This record gives sequence, C-alpha cells and structure tokens, in this order.
Amino acid sequence: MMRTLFSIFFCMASLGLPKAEDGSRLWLRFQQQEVAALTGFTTVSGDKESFALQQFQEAWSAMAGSALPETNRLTDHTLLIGTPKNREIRKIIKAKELQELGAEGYIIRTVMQGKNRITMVASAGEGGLLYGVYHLLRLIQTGSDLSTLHISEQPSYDIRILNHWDNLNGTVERGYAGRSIWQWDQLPEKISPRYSEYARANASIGINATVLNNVNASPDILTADYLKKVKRIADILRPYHIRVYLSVNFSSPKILGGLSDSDPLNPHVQHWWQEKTKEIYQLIPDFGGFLVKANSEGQPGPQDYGRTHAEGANMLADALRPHGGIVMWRAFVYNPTPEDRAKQAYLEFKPLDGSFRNNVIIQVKNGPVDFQPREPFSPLFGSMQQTALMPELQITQEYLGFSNHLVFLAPQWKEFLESDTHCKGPQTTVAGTTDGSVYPHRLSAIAGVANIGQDVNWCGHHFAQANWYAFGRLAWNHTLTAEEIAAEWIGMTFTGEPAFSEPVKEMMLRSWETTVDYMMPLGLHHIFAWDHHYGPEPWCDIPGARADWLPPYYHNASPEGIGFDRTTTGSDAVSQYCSPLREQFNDVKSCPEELLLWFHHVPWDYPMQNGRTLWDELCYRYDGGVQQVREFQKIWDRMEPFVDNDRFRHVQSRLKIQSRDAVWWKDACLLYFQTFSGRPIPYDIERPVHELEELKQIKLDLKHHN
Ligand code: GCW
Repeated sequence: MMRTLFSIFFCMASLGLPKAEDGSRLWLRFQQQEVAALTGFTTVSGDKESFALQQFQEAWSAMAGSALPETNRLTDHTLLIGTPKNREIRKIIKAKELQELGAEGYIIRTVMQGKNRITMVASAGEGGLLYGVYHLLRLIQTGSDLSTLHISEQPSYDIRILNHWDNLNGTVERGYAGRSIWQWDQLPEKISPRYSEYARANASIGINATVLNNVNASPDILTADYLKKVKRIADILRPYHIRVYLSVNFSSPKILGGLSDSDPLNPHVQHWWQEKTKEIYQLIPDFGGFLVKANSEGQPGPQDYGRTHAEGANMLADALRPHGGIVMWRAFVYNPTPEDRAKQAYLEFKPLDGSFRNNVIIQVKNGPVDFQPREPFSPLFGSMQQTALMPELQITQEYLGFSNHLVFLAPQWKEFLESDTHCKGPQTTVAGTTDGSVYPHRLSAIAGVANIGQDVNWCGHHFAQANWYAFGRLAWNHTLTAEEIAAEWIGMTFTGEPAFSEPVKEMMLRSWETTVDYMMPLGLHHIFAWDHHYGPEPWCDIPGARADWLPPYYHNASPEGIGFDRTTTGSDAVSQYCSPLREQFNDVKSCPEELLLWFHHVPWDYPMQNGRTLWDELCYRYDGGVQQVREFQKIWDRMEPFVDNDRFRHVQSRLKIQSRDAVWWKDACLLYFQTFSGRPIPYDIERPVHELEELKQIKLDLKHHN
C-alpha cells in the first residue's frame, strides 16, 4: 500500500503537476523553477545594510536555494545594487543623473566592463532602490531577457496610497475578504506577520502610503492608546518606504478633547489639532497626514458651523504644516436636495478652487456619483485648476460583485485616466491634470480603496489580487496598458506559459465590460439592491427613503423610455464638463453609447448605431454579459492542467456564482424594464428563467456574500 501511494506521489511529482497553493504569497511566489530563466548572476555587490539588497537576497534565496555570494570586486555577472554613496555605482553613473529621477526613481542598466557583464540597479534614494530591486525581480519572475537592460523609471504620482475602510472593531466597510488585517485589540504588543508581508507586497508595486482606518472615522483613532498602536504599524512599514496616514473625525476636538464645539475658526479647536498633531509626530516622525470625509453621509464637518470645506481643510493643514504633513480632503459630498446628485460635488467644490492651502489635496472619486460599474469621469477633474486634485479609485468591488465576481479593473481605470477633460485644450487627460504635468501643483497623489482582509488569499478572490496589483502599477506608471499589467500579474501569480496566460489575459481584459453588460449597460447606474450593493433591485422603493438612494431616481424607467436626463434641458450636469465635451454629451447623437442613459432619457424605440432599438440593444447587452461569463467558465476549466488544484477549484466555484448572478441580473432588469417597454425580449435570446415576482422576494443574507 505504502509503495503504491508513494509511486502515485512520485508520478505526480515527476509530471510536474502544480503544488497546492493558497494564494497567500500573492504575486511574490518566487518559485524555484523561475530561477531556470535567470541569466545567472553569480555575485551581488552593494551596501550590506541596504534594505533593498536584503529584499533581493531573500527573494533570490527562495528561487535559487541560497543567497548570492557578496563580492567587493565586480566580476562577470555581478549584480550591483546601490545609491551614489557606493563607489562602484559612482564609477558607472553620475549622481546627478540619478538625482534627476528623484529619490524614488531608479535606473537598471547592463554595463560591460571589459568582459564583465554587470547589472546595475541604482537610485538616489533607498526607496527607489527598493522599487528598482522589485522591478528586476519582476523581470526575473516573468522570464524576461536580462542581457541588455536599459531602464529608467520615475513614478507618475508622488503619493500612491491605499485607503483602508477598516473599523477599529475589526470589521471592514465594503470589505469582502474577511476581517481587517489590523488587529487593533492585539496591538501594540502582538504583531501579525501579515503586516510586513503587506508592506512588502505594496513596496513591490510601488505603493508608498496607506490610510489605516475608515473614512467614516472613529474619533478613538486619535487617543493615546490607539496612536501607540499606529506607531507600531508605522515602524513596521517604514523600511518598506510606506508612510502611514489616518482618517480623522472632524468632531474629534469636541468628542475627545471635551471642547464645546469643533468649529475650525475656534482658536481652542485649532490649538487642539495643533497639539494632537504634535503628539502624533513625536511618535511617528514621518507621519503622512490626515484623510477627511466631512459633511458627507452624516459625517461631521465644517459646515456644521457654517464654515466651508476650505476653512475646515486649511485649519488641519495649518496644524500639519510645521511637520511636513498634508490633508487629503474628500469631495464625495451630496445632500438630499432636489439637485441632481451627480452635480453636487462640483457645485460645492468648484467655487472653492484656489482657496485651499498648498498642503491640501482634494480627493475625488473617479465618477460623479459613486464607484458605479461605469461612470463618466467627475467634472471636477480638469475644471479645478488652482487646487491639487487626486483620483480615488475603488479596488474593493463594492458595486462589482464583491469578491465573488472576476472583474479586472485596470481597463476601467485606464478609461478614466485617459479621459480627455479638454479643460486646457485637447489632450488634457484626467491623468495629466492630476499628475502635475498639466497643472503643476506641489502635491500629486492617487488613492485606491483597498480590497485586503484577513482571508488567506488576502482579497477573497484570487483574481481580486490583480486589482491590488494593477492599482499599484498604474499609480506608479499610468501609461502602462491594462494588457501589460495583466500579463505581468498572470506570469507571477500563476504561470507565463502562453497556453495559460493568453486566454486568461483575454478573459481578464474582457471581464469589466462583461460585468457592465450584465449589470448596468449603456450608462445605467445605481440600480442595486438597497444598501448592500450586491444584486439587482431596479424596482426598489422604500417609502420615506432618500430619493437619491433609490434606483428609480437613476433609471427613470417609464412607458416613454429610460435614463437620466442630464442635458441642458434636464439637470444640466453636462454643463459641468468643458467644451466640446459638454456639447458632445448633450447631443444624444454624439453622446457615447456606453454613457447614453447616464446623460439622456431615451425612448424604447430609439435607434442605436447598429440599427437596433434601444430596448433590443439593452436585451442583447444583458444577454451578451451572461454569455461571456459562461465563456469565462469554459476558458477556466481548460486551464486546469496549469493551475494547482486549490486555486483552480476556488476560481471555478466563484465563476459558477458569477454565472448564476449574471442570469439573475439579466432576468431582474429585463423583466422589470419590460413592464415599461411592453416589448418582447428578442426571440433569439435565451429566455428568462426566473419570475419577476420571485426575484423581488430575494432578500440577501449578506453573510453569504460578504
Ligand atoms: O461608496 C459609498 C459606500 C460607503 C462609503 C462611501 C464613501 C465609506 O457605500 O460605504 O463609506 O461611499 O466613499 O464615503
């Protein structure tokens, strides 16, 4: 018996079947076999104390079985890692050349010295060195040719920051990967090994900052006890070149400090913030600053005292300035007024342009409503020219199937970043207006709402790791294509074998549009079930609820047609965009069809460009989404030989959920909208398998999805 078992095992091993994996190593698996692709570095040289060098050796050891021997004399195949402090580096490259790239930039270059081939990774700063090392490791992991490297990199954004919506009680708002990784109840004494793994993963993709707590902030985060815990985390993240920021509650002076109010013009309030800030910097000298959600969804803010967002933000900025800290002030504001929700952030913030301190940056969600499957870009981008603006992207899939659906978000983010605002002539893209190239401001930054939790695979879905990865890569270099990012990620997380990587890449690249199609095609938005944002509830009508929290506010379906009229004769949201975009959006004929129902209320028989009526097109889009997910299932099932069993089954089972959910979305939306259109679902489309009434009864037990 033993022998049989042994021989089966032996057989499997020799067949090279992938070993079981749980996804915990992310894209940093450093497989032994990857070393086969190495050009064969034989030695490494550099400053022994260098953290970047240590990181390289750790990864190399995992791949090669042992660390590279260190050498002082450059011989053939030496890897030279260092800053201009290192003599050998100075012999090869001028310090000035490195300084021009900044402390985070780096150069990787193959240098021939006589017969010796040396690979140099150099930077003016330790941070840049770390990024350079991870770049080189990525080349090794993806089997790239290392023989003639000539790489020079510099980040697109200065601050590349994750926003954790993690609460102090361990829950995560809109988190779908288990509880918060920050174990506040155990800190500062007990340290989870995950903290440094998290830091390493972020460093490997260029993320250099993190906000530890939810923007719906508990004042407790600023108590002495919590600050000690925060300090502990900051100490762990520091070597990885990651700065810690905190979300703060605007009422903290009143709630924690016992003051009579938190009015930003009250000198006692100002003093309280100055003292609190000082206390923080004593513990964390490189503390980044505050993120603030004010006067939004019930959070306190300066308007409680008749003050403006600028007065609130500037007061905090003044407290942080002596220490070099900054304020990230969110523009996610909307009130239950008759005004179109999509217009409100612009209406509140545009008049304040130019009145913020230069250590304030306004954090603006990509779209004007709220992380919908597809939105046009927020009209604040491009329009606010005197104030630094930073995009906020949502990595966690609040509106995109939680951690159940495979949705690769890089194509969505690219569409957003490359949108042309036209505000300073053509080719003034969202990326250009925020990265400092069109409007030169002191600060440039980009934020992503994290999808990280305590799940073994970090993000709930193995493919959701790709979104964390993509956020970091785009924040570092927004000119990378979604395809390049997907290819890198697949190569490192699974395998670069083309029979696997090509179809999987295609699946990833199509996955966002597919999800838009089965959820909210043609510019539909916010037709989610009440509160949890998972399934469809286009009919949702809760008596007494705020209109702008209900789907009919957004889709306006009636026997006449469907869509939100935001033209000049409707809510006039189009006029918040710069010309010629506003004219383009305003005219139903030139409005991109992908955003048609965002900007227009359109009759059911409206002729689309392909000749179909709007109703028919809607049906085909929903159906197309469903069919695509079924294709994804087929693609994935064919991939079984390339993937370890655990990850294969996990993804396979999630795709089944996604497939069922897509049908649910399609049936719910088409059967409901059909009650208005009164038209048949085109006969060549798969028939609904649910009754509308049955779907209306579904009340999700969130635990299944959360
Ligand atoms: O997307 C919405 C979410 C809220 C979130 C809010 C925000 C943190 O539904 O859960 O609160 O946006 O961004 O502030």
